[in-house]
Amino acid sequence: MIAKTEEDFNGLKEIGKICGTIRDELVQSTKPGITTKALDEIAGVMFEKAGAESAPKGIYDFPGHTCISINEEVAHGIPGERTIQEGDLVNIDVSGSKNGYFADTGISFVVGEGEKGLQKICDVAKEAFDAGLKKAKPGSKKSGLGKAAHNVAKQHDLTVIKNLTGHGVGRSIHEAPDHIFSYYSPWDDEILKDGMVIAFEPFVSTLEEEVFQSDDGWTFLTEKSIVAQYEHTIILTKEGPIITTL
Ligand code: M2C
Ligand code: CO
Ligand code: CO
Repeated sequence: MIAKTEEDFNGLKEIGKICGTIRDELVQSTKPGITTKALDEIAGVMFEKAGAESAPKGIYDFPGHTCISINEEVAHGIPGERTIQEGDLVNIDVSGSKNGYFADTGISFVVGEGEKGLQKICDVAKEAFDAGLKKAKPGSKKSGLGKAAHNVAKQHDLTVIKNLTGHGVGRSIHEAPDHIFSYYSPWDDEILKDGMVIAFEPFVSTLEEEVFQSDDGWTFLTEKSIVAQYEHTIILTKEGPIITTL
């Protein structure tokens, strides 16, 4: 969407804050021994108390309030009986709506003491996001975000997942612009607009550049890579980006 009115900005900020708060609460609650279903139930209660609705559930009939992915799972992990272990690489992705406005945010992190290399990939995902954010200006090319993100990954001898992309957001969870790549796509000549609302979500990978879907019909996997994501919802303005999900 293109945010224009004060109502748009307030509505986007309200759901952004709700999703960001749920994300942070789930990260804090992620301890060895807890199941992903128990984490997801915390999110369900928080959405309800906030008068908001989970976007995966509401829009796609996803079997969970949030997507929780562990280790070999890259994204769209279904909350269930799987128990979190010390050292796991966990991704929590929270998206929701209230009063017709949407937000989307995600983070990868290591539970307790993990391998040093895992934390580095999470840090690079954030660095890739930050590099893209610097290019997120009305009047600039949309392709600049992915170019910057991929460059960061390459500087660390890592790469990005190319078949998962960021997207427009605001009046639905996934809307125009359909793809905000995490690498440089020379065919992408779209220009970012004032008020445009996007979710930028680079997935940084140790090896492979594509995910495939598991037999459960949801979870995205790689063969043998370690992958970390970092995602926020951003309103692009001439005065600078507004991250609604901080
Ligand atoms: O847009 C995402 O970040 C998720 C979508 C949840 S709907 C089941 N919030 C995303 C992540 C990975 C792949 C596609 N979309
Ligand atoms: Co997203
Ligand atoms: Co997301």
